Parts: sequence; C-alpha cells; structure tokens
Amino acid sequence: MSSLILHEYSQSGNCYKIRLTAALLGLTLERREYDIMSGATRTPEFLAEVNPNGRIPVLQVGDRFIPESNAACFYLADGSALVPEDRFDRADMLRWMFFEQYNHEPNVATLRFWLAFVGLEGLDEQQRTLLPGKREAGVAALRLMDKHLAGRDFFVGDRLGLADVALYAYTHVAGQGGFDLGRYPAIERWLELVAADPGYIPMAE
Ligand SMILES: N[C@@H](CCC(=O)N[C@@H](CS)C(=O)NCC(=O)O)C(=O)O
Repeated sequence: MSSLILHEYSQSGNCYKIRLTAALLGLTLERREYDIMSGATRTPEFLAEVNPNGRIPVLQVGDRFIPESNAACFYLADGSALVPEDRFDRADMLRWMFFEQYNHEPNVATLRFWLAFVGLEGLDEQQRTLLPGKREAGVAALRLMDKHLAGRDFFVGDRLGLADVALYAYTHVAGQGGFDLGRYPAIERWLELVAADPGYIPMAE
C-alpha cells in the first residue's frame, strides 16, 4: 500500500474512526494535526492542496486524497474482515455508515462540539435555536441503535466491522454532548465489546 497520511484534528471522532480502522488492521498512519478551532482547514493552501471542502479528516494515499471519514475507513478496510463478504451484509454495513452521517453525527457529534468545545455561552443565536431539535434527533438515533443492538453483539453479522467503527467514534463520547448513555443498555454493552477487541486503541492515546 502507498504511504498513508492522516490530515486530522485528533479530538474529532471522524478522525478517530480512521485511526481505529487502521489500528484494527495493523496499519500505520503518519499523522498531521490541524487546529480547526483557528480555521487551519480553511486556508487557501489547505483548500487547494488537501480538501476543497475545508474539512478534516482527509486520508492521503501517496499523492491522492480521500476526504470523508467513512470513505477513508472503507479504503483502508476494503478486502479485510472489517467488511463483510456477503453482498447483503456489505450493503447493510453501508446503510449504518450512511445512518451515522445523516442521523447520528450531525446531532450527537454536533452537540458534543457545541457543548464541550465551543461552550454554551459561545453559541450564536441560530445554534441555540437548533440545539433542542438536535438533542431530540440524537436521542432518536441512540434509541434506534439500542433497539437494533438488543440481542446482538455487532451492527452487521456477528463480528466487529466498519459499521461498528463508524458508530463507535461519536457514541462513546456522547456524554460530552449531554446524552445519557445509561439509558441505552444494549449500546453500553456494545461499547464494551468494541473496546475489548485486541486491536482497539482509545481516542486519546
Ligand atoms: N462528513 C465529513 C465531516 C467532516 C467534518 O465535519 N469535519 C470537521 C471536524 S469533525 C471539520 O473539519 N471542521 C472544521 C471546519 O469545518 O472548518 C466526514 O465524515 O469526514
């Protein structure tokens, strides 16, 4: 495989997903840190050279770039045991990864960012207005996950896979966004199972 460089902000769950995928596969990533709080991903150089969308994570493979966390995870894991062989299960894995980006991350991760990184007092009027709806949508996503995990160990099939990695990243720190994980016993059990994998690395090393 070509050299792998992760352009990241290490506190970001989207970036952690890629580090966790690499760790589970025994791959080494070179890491380049950007301070998103001071706009380091919005500079003309970053936009021209790394990601015209102005965001991390970006996985650099040789001289090519893969923005979007789940696409980067898939690049690393394609052909490994983290991606199911069965065609239906592979589609089901993608279903949960799209769910993560559409229903989960914009609510669970955004509240964590707003409350733990920006701070309630730093939010603008529009963010304050959006906050209750995002909380409600985050709770709905967690409830759905909890229901799915009741009676099964992992999201797809019977082994740890990319759907688990994608959803683990922001779920295990959802408490920082004010979500009470104690209300979701199946999620709590699943979090423990993911963390028990021999290849597991925590978000902050
Ligand atoms: N859908 C993207 C989301 C990327 C994203 O929102 N990145 C945030 C940090 S988690 C960022 O770069 N924020 C800085 C900015 O927007 O200026 C992914 O999954 O990679």
